[in-house]
Amino acid sequence: MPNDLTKMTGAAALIAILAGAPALAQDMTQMDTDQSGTVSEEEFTTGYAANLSGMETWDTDGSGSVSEDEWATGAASAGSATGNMAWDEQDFASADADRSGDLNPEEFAAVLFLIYDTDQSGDLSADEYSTYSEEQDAMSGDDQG
Ligand SMILES: [Ca+2]
Ligand SMILES: [Ca+2]
Ligand SMILES: [Ca+2]
Repeated sequence: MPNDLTKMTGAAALIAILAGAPALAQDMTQMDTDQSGTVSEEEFTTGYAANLSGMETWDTDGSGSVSEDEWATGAASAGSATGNMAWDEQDFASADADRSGDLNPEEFAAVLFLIYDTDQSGDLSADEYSTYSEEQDAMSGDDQG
């Protein structure tokens, strides 16, 4: 049905978006290694460092760490992509715990954890984790999977 090509393309695109949505961020059950129903900071940093899901969009030179320049660029675009004001409040110097001048995966994950543990309970609830997951996908800017 060549005359329906436009409609079909639209439907195919919608299916691709729906099917592709969960591809980027890790499933919460992968992070929650003790299956407590929440993700502790330790579970989060360990799980993030093992998978690095999302960090590659920040680490633009592929060095394996996030420099201060990469941080500044990434935080600005993360803030605008997600509308999450918490990105503006994070500062590079306090995130760089070992003062190496860049953020290794553990340091970077710790910042993510701070941002998404919105009630500062010390763990990510299912709701907090799903916000993290949705915003990771928004930040990646890639809805094709
Ligand atoms: Ca847990
Ligand atoms: Ca560092
Ligand atoms: Ca929490």
